[in-house]
Amino acid sequence: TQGQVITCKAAVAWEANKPLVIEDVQVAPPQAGEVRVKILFAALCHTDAYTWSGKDPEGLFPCILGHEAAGIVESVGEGVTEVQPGDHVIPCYQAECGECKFCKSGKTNLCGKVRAATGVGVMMNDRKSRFSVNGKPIYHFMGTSTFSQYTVVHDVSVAKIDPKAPLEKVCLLGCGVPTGLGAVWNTAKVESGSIVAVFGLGTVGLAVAEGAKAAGASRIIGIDIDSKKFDRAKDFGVTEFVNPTEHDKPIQQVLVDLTDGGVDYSFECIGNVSVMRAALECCHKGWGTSVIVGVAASGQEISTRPFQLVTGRVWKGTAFGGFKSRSQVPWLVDKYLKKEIKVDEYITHNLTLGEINEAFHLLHGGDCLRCVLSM
Ligand code: NAD
Ligand code: AHE
Ligand code: ZN
Ligand code: ZN
Repeated sequence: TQGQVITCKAAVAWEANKPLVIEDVQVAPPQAGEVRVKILFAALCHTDAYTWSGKDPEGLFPCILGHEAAGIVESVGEGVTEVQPGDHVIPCYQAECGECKFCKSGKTNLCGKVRAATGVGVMMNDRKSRFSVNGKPIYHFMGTSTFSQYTVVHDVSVAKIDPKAPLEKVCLLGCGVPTGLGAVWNTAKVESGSIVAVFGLGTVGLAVAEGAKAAGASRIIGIDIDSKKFDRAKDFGVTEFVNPTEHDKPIQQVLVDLTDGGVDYSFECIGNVSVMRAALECCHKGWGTSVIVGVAASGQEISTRPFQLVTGRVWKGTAFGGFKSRSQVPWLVDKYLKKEIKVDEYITHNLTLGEINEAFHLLHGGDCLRCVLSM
């Protein structure tokens, strides 16, 4: 198949909010600096649903969604040296080139090398898509487009991992779990003994709790409007629960009262701008830090009284938990293999690519954390 067009199945989002359609898609061979990957397992993340909904200013249609997956390199384009056919890989929507201003700064995991292209659904080389259906181009998504049996990614957007790792599990290390762990370890740098509040107990929030427990947090307060989330959250380290719908006071006040003045660290893992405000305002005066993890819809803005920051609270955000993707995803895979981090526990459902619309439906129900599609 090397050097040839591959025809395979992919879930195409023809329009916002319209059911995905499994199509025969033509996948062009990788050009210079590109890698064609056979995707074996792909999970759904709420960001896929967000873009599909039409609320993502970067959402383009028709496109192939998906960014949390694992597979095997099928072929590589000219000049690709870091991976070869047969390597087990995890596609990385946050690239790492090691050479750009961002990568060299040591201050961020964001990479500038291919972001301009991945934000508009094309590949860097020729600003075109490698996907088409009967000659009609289909946009890429987040530089990954993993809801396809084959995808083409930039070489800076793929992490080579230990072939012993089960791909049907470690596909989760492409987004949600690292995001939560890294928000705690890299972005907030939570210290032992800290009081932590986690808003939203989906996969990302539970991974925050897991990371906070590992960091030695003394209290981990989970906040969710769905009390069904509480039982499971104990297994991930949450020590106390608050359901905002059961209180008359604003949730920030409830938390301040519970914690003698506020929490040391809070994390918003929902994508709701009024919760982002509450998450900041429940932080302790003088030092409390709030990290925005959730992705809010186009047009939404955050607000608070500047006095909240004047009096020492810090507002931050995180993308992929601050992890440098190509260098640290393999490290996370190794930590999983050593049983130092959970992954299996976040997988609540397993379906096939053909059942992807049902999988999205499940994702919106309260019982689903991650649904893994076998491709
Ligand atoms: P999820 O939908 O599984 O979890 C969200 C949780 O929030 C649910 O349990 C829901 O009941 C709860 N919730 C909803 N409204 C609430 C409210 N007002 N108060 C309290 N709880 C509320 O989602 P997820 O997959 O865990 O993702 C969470 C968010 O993180 C999404 O916005 C996603 O797009 C974003 N995300 C960001 C990054 C990043 O790199 N920054 C990476 C992955 C996901
Ligand atoms: N296109 C959206 C932004 C979406 C966003 O913030 N994405 C996160 C990853 S979410 C993964 O589930 C991210 O990494 N952002 C940094 C980046 O470079 O995209 C919008 O609203 O414009
Ligand atoms: Zn995601
Ligand atoms: Zn870079």
